[in-house]
Amino acid sequence: MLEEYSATRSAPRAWTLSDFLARQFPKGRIERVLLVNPPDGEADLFRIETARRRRYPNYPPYGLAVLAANLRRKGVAVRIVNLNHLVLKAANRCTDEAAFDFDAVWQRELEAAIADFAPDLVGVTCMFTMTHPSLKRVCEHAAGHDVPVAIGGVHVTNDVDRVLDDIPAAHFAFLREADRAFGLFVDAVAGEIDTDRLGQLVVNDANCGERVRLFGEAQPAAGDLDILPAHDLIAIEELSEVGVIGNFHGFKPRGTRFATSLSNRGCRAQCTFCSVRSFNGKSVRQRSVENVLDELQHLKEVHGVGHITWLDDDLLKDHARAIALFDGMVARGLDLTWDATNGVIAASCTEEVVAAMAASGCIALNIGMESGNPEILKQVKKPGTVNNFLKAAEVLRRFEEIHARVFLMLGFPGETLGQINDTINVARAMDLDWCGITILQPLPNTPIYDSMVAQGLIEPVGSKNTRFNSGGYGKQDQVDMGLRLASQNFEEAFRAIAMDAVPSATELDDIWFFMNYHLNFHRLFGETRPAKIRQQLMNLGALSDVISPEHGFALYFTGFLQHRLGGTIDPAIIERLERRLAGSPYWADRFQAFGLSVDDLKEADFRNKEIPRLLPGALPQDHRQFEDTVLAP
Ligand code: B12
Ligand code: SF4
Repeated sequence: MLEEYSATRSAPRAWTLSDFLARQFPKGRIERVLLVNPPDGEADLFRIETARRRRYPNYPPYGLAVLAANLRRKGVAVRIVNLNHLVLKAANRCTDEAAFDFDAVWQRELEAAIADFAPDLVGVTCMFTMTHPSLKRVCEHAAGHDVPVAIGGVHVTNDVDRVLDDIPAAHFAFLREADRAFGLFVDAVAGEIDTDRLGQLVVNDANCGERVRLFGEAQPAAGDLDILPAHDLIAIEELSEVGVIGNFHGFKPRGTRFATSLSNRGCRAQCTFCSVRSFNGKSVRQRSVENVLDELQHLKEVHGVGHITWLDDDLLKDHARAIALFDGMVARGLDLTWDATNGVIAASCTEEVVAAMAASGCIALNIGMESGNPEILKQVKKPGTVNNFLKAAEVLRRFEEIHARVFLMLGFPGETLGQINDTINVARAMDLDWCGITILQPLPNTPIYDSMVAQGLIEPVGSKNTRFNSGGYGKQDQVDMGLRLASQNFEEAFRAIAMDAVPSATELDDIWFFMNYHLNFHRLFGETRPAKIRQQLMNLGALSDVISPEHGFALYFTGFLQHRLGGTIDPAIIERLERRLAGSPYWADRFQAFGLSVDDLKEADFRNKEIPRLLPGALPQDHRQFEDTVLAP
């Protein structure tokens, strides 16, 4: 079905899709496609010293590798140019930091690829709203070489009209999963199928103000997913040398090759702050276990990969299948380690599933919890109850080899301090290894975004104005830069806010900081298990060396845990901390507020560091009445 839905027409009505395709592809065929992964951000936000610490994410452009494999099946020649990786690689190799020119690097690489490969079409991906400015610049640069440009990915899908309004250089926008839709397009250009068969596509002829949307459905079915992505096109060997993949890079020796894999698509849940359901559709479509295992084996044997980060949104949806996959890894002797950075659903963390995970090489995972307050959980449709979280934690605590973290979120509409207090108390009762705490950032094409815009709580995101502010460097960077200098101690910060009050944005920042300290760092005074102490030392090492250089708490607790594990503290750690405190009023202030001192390390005296009670109250009393919100595994 074809529908015209936007036309500020300056051209006569003679416009037809077939004519437009014929103009864009004068050969009447698409034989060569160049797929492009733009840099993750823009020049003014890029810091070369951060890149040289290998801190920026450098994920394989997995979606492009999947598209490439599908196109190759049709005999199309494909090349992938990963500009994000090429910028990081150049930054790591450059000998004159001051002269490093971010834009010149990616523009040179893109131009060289277009000149050398002579594509019939350039396809650019964009996953994040925050990457919009980078997508725009890459599209404009490519279109300047007189080649048609197609775009696709989550961000393009979520906001297609505004994206195309802002990027007239893009001729085609593919929506949602394009494994089949892109192939159909290639067939239509070649005249092998009628254009009526096209779907999930918006065609944009900015020259004459025509834009048409093809509403046909071309979502790949489960069987379409059994394909090995074109890993040969994405330089897997180089990626983790110059950037990070997943949350747990610090847990593997330097030099370990990381890669990603996607074993199924979609998620059983429909959390209101997440766009997975609107992008991937309802529930989960699975690749066959054998096909996934073939991919892992290929990554290991051909590309020397040692660690996998799953891209799945709901890796454990089907327990029997998940166990078959993990058992298959053992049966094939893959000897890989893996993590679930994206998070797994707590209700699926049963003893049987977690045992299979541990046996197949799982070293770390995140559990999506977000809130410990039953009403908030129900309001945001989180697939879990307080009981699920506590039970999952009980299981995970038995598998000490798995470093288990919890995702928490603050700042839901109308969320009171009392409700945040429930989150804190449930997280403490779970007693897992770390909490990743974020403040809600409503993003387009999610129910929470639509309702907050409708209630006037937020302005619609202007794609044009969005900044890359939540990626690589994250929140601790803002802290390091001194953007949050509240000096109250924990109790005072909260005393000022009534339990039934909704904290302001500034108060949320304070709450974030104090939760981060107490749930993550201070808790370590109570850690006695050697396996966990070793994991935490790797975790803190990554924090103070890669993520947030010379992070005061990370250095202090490294010293503390070294002492607890081996009875001594590396003098270099004490020196680094001393230097940090002397040179940073910010950290000196924080240490005073939390009763920490470098002398504790020098004297190896950690008495009186008992774990404080965070806020009054225990687990939310009424959580059982909300048990019906749990989703079947
Ligand atoms: C893995 C992942 C990450 C990884 C990075 C992945 C990467 N760079 O490759 C990490 C951990 C770094 C990450 C970080 C974040 N993420 Co994330 N992430 C994902 C996740 C779970 C999977 C993505 C994936 O690999 N999918 C698999 C591949 C096969 O799909 P694909 O790339 O989309 O490609 C397909 C189609 O899009 C299309 N396509 C793609 N490109 C093109 C190009 C052309 C030309 C064509 C024709 C088609 C096409 O065809 C492909 C095959 O079907 C998604 C959820 C999801 N299901 O999409 C969230 C998701 C993308 N992330 C999200 C969010 C919110 C974040 C964070 C902001 C979280 C945070 N608070 O920090 C950060 C942002 C980081 C930043 N740079 O700013 C949101 C994005 C919302 C938005 N509007 O931006 C998502 C959708 C999840 C959600 N909660 O809604 N994320
Ligand atoms: S469980 Fe995770 S992936 Fe699934 S809908 Fe909720 S936030 Fe999205």
